[in-house]
Amino acid sequence: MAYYYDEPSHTFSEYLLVPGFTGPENIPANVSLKTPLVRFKKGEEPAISLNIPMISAVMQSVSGDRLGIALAKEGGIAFIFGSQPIESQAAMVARVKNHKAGFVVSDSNVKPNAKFTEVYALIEETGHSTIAVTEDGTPNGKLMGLLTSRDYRISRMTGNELVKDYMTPRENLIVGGPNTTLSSANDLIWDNKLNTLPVVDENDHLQYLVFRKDYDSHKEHPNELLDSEKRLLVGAGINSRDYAERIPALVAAGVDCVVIDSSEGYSIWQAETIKWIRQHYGDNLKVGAGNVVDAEGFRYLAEAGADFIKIGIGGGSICITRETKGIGRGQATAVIDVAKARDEYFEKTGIYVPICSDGGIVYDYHITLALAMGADFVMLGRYFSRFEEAPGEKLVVNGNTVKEYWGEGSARARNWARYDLGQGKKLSFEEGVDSYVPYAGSLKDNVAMTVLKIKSTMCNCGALTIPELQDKAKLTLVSATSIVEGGAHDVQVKHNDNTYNK
Ligand code: RVP
Repeated sequence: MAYYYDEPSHTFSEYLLVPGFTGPENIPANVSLKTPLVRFKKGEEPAISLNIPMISAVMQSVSGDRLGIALAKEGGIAFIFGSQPIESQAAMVARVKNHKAGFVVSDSNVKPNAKFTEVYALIEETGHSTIAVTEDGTPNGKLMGLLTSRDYRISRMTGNELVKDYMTPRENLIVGGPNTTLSSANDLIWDNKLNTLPVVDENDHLQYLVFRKDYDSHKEHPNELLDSEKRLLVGAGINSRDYAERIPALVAAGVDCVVIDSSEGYSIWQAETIKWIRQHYGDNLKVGAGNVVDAEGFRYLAEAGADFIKIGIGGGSICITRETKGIGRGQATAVIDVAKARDEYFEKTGIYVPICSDGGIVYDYHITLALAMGADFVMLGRYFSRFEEAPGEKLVVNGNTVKEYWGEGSARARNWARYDLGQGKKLSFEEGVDSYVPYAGSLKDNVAMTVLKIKSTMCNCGALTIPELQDKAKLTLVSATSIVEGGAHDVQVKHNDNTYNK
């Protein structure tokens, strides 16, 4: 006879935290969100920790290199999407690893013969008013000049003027050479009263721009996640099909951690993938696995050697797996169940295997709930897809600025390796949708607000660290009627913009 669980499975919105005692030390400034990313033995330090408990989803519309750079600067880690050719995924990983703090690859470039209409279009598209003029109009072309808003007056232009007649030409520019460091760039910027310093290679080809405002990147990003060579950390998604070709390319590009990306991870394929990694890289390459939704799935992947285990089936905002296949489990219940199994495994073996709640985070407080329920960190798709740095197109739809966000199981992503059970290189049916999400600005500003909210709630619970929160948290299920009580009710809200707390 089939097995029936005693309890219905619940989602985050059905729970609340009951505050504990708040002492004088419980202020957000004292709270640490540091958390292990990978397994470790009792009494030892994990090889990789996160400074904030947030990682980005392995999705085309979420984790490209721009988001990877922005997230590592704030203390989390992005997992570059795997549903792309090996070479382009490895190139994205390399771009994050090669990112030099304070050095940016110019995203607004024109040829000297470009007309000003092109300049206006670029400014509109990127929002940046400093434009590099290169021979071929590419970010790394031969430097011909620089165009800033100081070089022309829009009110006097027709649009037909040529860039070369207005730019500051190369011979009048102060530039940094191939060995420029951030500190020598800053000296040049300050000594010469510059706003922008172009950095060129030995052939005078543009490499980077250094902006005056970025001069102290580390001060602006105190949580930055760096490796021993001061490079940003980055992860990448892999699948259980082409790992023998994909992983070596990712490793060569400098990847710090991989995760087997699958909608259902309690399978022989995941164990075989981990085995292959151990045979070829020993413990040097860290690998996450999943997704699972119960203790049995957790134990299987923990025994197989996974460095962390992801939880979640069907809870993603763009996911229709539950509707199409009827598999899944309420995310809160899945996290609670797996966290119990993780603690038992630790008790029994002395090995702590971090767990990640993946999908279904709608409000910031859901992150705090997931952590309180035992998650070590969360994976977010929709949350990050709204930011400037996410790969999706920014559009205006019905007067609202939105970004595109599509599921890996949608026809658009064609991620057959994640969803198809050996039926060939195609998607048999869709498990995800293509959507719009409200545009929300920069990752840095949004993450800062989310982190502050998590820390504030932790103070209410008397916790200064995530393990302390997990130990002290008191969670209560709420009735459907009291959920209504939790929102603004019985008043007429003046600004009904419910994006404020998402
Ligand atoms: P969310 O943060 O709720 O947008 O969920 C993101 C998660 O949803 C991903 O990390 C992944 O586990 C899952 N996903 C991605 N694509 C799809 C799909 O098309 N069904 N689901």
